[in-house]
Amino acid sequence: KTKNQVLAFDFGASSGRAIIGYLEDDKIKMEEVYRFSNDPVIVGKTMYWDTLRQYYEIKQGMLKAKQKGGFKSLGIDTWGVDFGLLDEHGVLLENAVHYRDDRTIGMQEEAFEKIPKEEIYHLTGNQFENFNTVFQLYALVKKRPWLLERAETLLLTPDLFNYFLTGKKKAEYTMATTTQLMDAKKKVWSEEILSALQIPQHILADIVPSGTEIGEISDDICEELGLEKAKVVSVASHDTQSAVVAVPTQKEDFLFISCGTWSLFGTELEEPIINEDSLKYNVSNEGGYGETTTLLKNIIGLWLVQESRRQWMREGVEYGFGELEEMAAKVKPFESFIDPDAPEFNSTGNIPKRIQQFCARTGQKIPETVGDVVCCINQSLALKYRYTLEQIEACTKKKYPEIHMIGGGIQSALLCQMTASANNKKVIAGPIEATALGNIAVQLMALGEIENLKRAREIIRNSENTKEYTPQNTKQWEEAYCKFKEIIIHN
Ligand code: ADP
Ligand code: LRH
Repeated sequence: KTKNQVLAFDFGASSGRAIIGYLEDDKIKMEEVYRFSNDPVIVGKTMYWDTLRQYYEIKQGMLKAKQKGGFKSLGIDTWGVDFGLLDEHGVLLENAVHYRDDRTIGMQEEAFEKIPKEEIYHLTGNQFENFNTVFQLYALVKKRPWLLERAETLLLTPDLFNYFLTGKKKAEYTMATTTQLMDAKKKVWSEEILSALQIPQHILADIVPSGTEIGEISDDICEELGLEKAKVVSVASHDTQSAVVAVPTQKEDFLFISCGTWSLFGTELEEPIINEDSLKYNVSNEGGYGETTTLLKNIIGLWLVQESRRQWMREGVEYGFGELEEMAAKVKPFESFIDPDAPEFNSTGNIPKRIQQFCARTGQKIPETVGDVVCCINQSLALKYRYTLEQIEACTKKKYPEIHMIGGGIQSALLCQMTASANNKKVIAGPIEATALGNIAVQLMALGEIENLKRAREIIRNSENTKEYTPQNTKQWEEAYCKFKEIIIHN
């Protein structure tokens, strides 16, 4: 029997990759055929995604996959919340704006004057973040209404590329749940929120479940690239949800941290949890594959290391991620802590300096060397995970024996070890390419090669090696956690 190869495009905020996958001997075999950087472009005061370049990279990836035996279907996942606007001819009106752009600053407060915060939360169950699609759109309503008047369709990033490839305009479910515009219970666009904020409802596309075959790559593109016809599957197109598909467990209740540019810490549920506690802790209910819900918290993640590395590069020194980790492992730990999610760390710029300023302001030792800064970031992330763990456990009223860490960030053994120690729980790390694996698994389910989600996770567990970390120095970490809580509460 010839194997059915599928092609996954996984766009992270830092890089994108094209990975071929197929099922063999009860394992998913993968081969990365293409990797590219995904750099935002600042023009004037606006931070854009390079949308057409990203589409170009998809074409490059398809060409590479063709050289490796081709593919029956293709699926795209990306970061959440961002979108492109199309006119009545289906032409992109402007490049997608990056979620780190500051057009949304102050928009939450203005929106809450039109519809109370509590009401938005009770409808959507989403964590409040400036960058949520709802506040990006409200920024347009307030600042550039003509753009919305010109728009006929809004498509979130993976849906936009699916449209470029097939001509079909759909809104995939997991991605739709990142907008804070979807009614979490009814699973439709929320008329209440849209009308309160004067966001035109007609621009939103029909919501389709993850795993829907939305069409085929168009004849023009097949001709341009010399490709065979292939299906386009709307996978769990929010990258976080593709990663959750790939958690290598058979348990119903599990904890995961998807570690990349962001750290997404959560658990899978059958139904959303939307109550006073979840609102107080600002925890998100986001849609997962098969209409599951993931209760999770967005934590700023390894963005802090990435952006510090860029700063050091601007200062003339280029470090590899492995090198940074080695330097961090050598310095004295527990010297200083930051709240990684403090607003000043969100935007691009001199993160090491902002970390030093945070430490000075909170009366702590100032991290001086590169190793000090990276150590401070990693230990603060591990402690923020602990803080988040307590919030998740308070919402679900459950305790969990272990944490699955998945994604590119687990290449940092230091972070995995610190996470085990800070949370006093075993960490099971792997797979690194969880997102691409989840993307591939959903395509294989759509092609009928894998029966269901549980079976997909079993196959993924067979396919990938994991590494375990057990807690160490728990007394010191307990003390560090008390200090950390003081700092973040009083900051
Ligand atoms: P994205 O969310 O952009 O897809 P990835 O999942 O690819 O991100 O993870 C990238 C991050 O993984 C980097 O920012 C870096 O912090 C970490 N990382 C990658 N390689 C290593 C390494 N060799 N050692 C330590 N950390 C690493
Ligand atoms: C992670 C992620 C996360 C948020 C952010 C904008 O890549 O998708 O879940 O939505 O990007």
